[in-house]
Amino acid sequence: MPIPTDVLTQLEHQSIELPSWAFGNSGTRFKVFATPGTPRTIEEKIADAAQVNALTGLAPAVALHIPWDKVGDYTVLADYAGELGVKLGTVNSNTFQDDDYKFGSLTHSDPAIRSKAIDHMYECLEVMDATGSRDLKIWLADGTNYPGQGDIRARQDWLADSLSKVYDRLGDEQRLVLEYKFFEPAFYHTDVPDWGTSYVHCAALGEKALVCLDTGHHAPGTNIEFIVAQLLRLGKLGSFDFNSRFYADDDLIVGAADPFQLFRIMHEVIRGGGLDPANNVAFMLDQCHNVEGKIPGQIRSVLNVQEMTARALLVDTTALNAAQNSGDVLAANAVLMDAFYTDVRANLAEWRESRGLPADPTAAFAASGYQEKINVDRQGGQQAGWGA
Ligand code: AOS
Ligand code: ZN
Ligand code: ZN
Repeated sequence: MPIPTDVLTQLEHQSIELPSWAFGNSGTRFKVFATPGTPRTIEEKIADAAQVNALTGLAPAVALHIPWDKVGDYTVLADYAGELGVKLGTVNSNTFQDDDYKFGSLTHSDPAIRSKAIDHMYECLEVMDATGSRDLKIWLADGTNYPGQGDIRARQDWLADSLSKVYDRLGDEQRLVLEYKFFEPAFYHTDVPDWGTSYVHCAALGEKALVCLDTGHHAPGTNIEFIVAQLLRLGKLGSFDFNSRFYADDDLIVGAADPFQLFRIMHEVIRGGGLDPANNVAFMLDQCHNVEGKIPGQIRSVLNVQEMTARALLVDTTALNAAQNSGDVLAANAVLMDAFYTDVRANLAEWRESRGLPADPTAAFAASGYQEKINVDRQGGQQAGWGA
């Protein structure tokens, strides 16, 4: 069955931001395996990301992480990225790898530590000024491990105060996206554990503060598409960190563990207008490739998102509405499942070719010789950042 033209038109605008750290070596607390060809610098990470974009047409931006991707001149870095056909995207802050943040950063009881964390956010905003990036992402490792360890209520007040100081420095075109996570590295309580807490802070801050939804940051069984629907309804869904999980915050390839969940999420994204570029929802990957190839892993990831988006665009909304409104439970469910079970891979391959892209980006990458070349050229590749 051919994919309708209006579906293809909507797919043309799809863009998925790649995280610079996906190209670095990563692993678990047990072992980080070194991979041949791993980038040694942010320039090499960007070069690898540019390969993904060149072969899929889906990944025109690379997210930075400060301090992992520190350089002397970010304008030069932005120009370099531009020459490779990509731009620099979200700037990810890091207030989790400094001894001072052992008991919190933006939520710390000590004003001096909070101030240090706020200064780091200001530094990230300066990077954004130079790169032209729109979004500052704040993910906090803040929390406690034992009941009574911290004043969980006061920490909310300190957080609100710290965030407002960051918010006040945002430029007209800049936004702050606040990511939530219900556990890890803290296990008893996390200061931004859920979408509601993130929403409460973002709503208090103003329209330039939005929620970042990382698909791996929910308890098993959570209905993530409901959260997507609600945040889009409220105009507060700023960005996604896409990945998939079997157990914890696994950061595996999006759509690998549960393609149906990704389909359901994309269905609500489309329903809520989130695919319309005018609504400014950023679709980012937040993944690590511990045992698989990093560039092929990123290629697979963006294609998974595209495939499930295409399937979600195939939902017959007229038939769905009719079935929903007439209370025909099974018919409504069947409409959704019909779209989900439609294999669009051959159609997308054909469409790619018609746009001058390889039908099979993975095969094209394997045939390109790029991996073999970087395996030789690059010695001593970098760890992604965690534990560094
Ligand atoms: C941590 O669990 C979060 O998912 C972060 O978004 C991210 O992995 C880290 O901050 C890298 O930037
Ligand atoms: Zn994340
Ligand atoms: Zn995470």
